[in-house]
Amino acid sequence: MNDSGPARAKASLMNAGVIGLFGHERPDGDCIGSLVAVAVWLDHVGRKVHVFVPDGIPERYLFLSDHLPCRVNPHPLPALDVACALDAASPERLGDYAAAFRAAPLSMVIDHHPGNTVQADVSCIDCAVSSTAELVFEMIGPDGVMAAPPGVAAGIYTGIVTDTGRFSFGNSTPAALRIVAGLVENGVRPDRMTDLLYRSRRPEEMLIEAGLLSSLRLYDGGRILVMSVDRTFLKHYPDVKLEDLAARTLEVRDVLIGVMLLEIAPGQVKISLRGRDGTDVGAVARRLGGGGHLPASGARLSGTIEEVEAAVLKEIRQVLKPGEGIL
Ligand SMILES: [Mn+2]
Repeated sequence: MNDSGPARAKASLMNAGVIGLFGHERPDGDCIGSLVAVAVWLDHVGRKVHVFVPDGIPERYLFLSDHLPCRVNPHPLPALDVACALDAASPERLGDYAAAFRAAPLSMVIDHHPGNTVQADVSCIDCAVSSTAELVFEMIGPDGVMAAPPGVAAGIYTGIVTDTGRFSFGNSTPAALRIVAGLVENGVRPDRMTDLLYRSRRPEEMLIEAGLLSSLRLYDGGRILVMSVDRTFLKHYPDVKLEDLAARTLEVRDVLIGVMLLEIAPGQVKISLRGRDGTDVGAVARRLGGGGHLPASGARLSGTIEEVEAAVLKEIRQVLKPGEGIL
């Protein structure tokens, strides 16, 4: 049974006994938002639900998980009748909970990643939607969302606004915007959500961003932009999350590929790549032993910032033709 659609997914959850919802490693706003929305809705309609997130809830999404009707990552593992993975593109992304997901009598996956490899009895996968949260909205339905406690609408809003880059990416479709309009009509406040999601940064993160921006350098006629911070700077701020800062590399005119280099441990450099206008940075990352999507990817290499930068530039130049766009 594959690609069963939101209606089948809804029926499977409504008829279930104990349900486990599974998020992915290094969870993003779509993952946590979708988990919270489905968990709050299921609790509202009288189902027993558990939530599993391999790395726990990131600090910035605690305002959402406060809506949850259950504790996250219960121990010992409760027996489940249904396991449902949300926003996870592969079983590996379920981390330590992959075995618990597999062990359930009925498995489900709700996701929007192309090439999803999660094997499940019920698959609700649509690569045309903006986010997993959009599929969650389709599954619960507008009336169901409005009848449920506010955590459902807040979760769906968070998933759509984060996965569309605050409505700035190509996946900001009319359908996604209509869903958001409906959520706002029914009480979600964009100003309040913006405060919670984007105006709650720690000062340490701003200082690292300042360090990255002041390191900016351009190559190949301004088509490649690199920014970096080294260990001596990063070690002062050990637990700051920096993934979102890579997108800033594309704010400069005519840059096709942006590179962010973070020396996360002595001699260990984390590479984040961003591509504009269909530039395939996933191909660059794979040449470096990493992975990711066409517009956003990453890898890790050993070496100094200078050595890793030289290696990254070499691979970028293999896919970026001189004087023109993308291979
Ligand atoms: Mn997503």
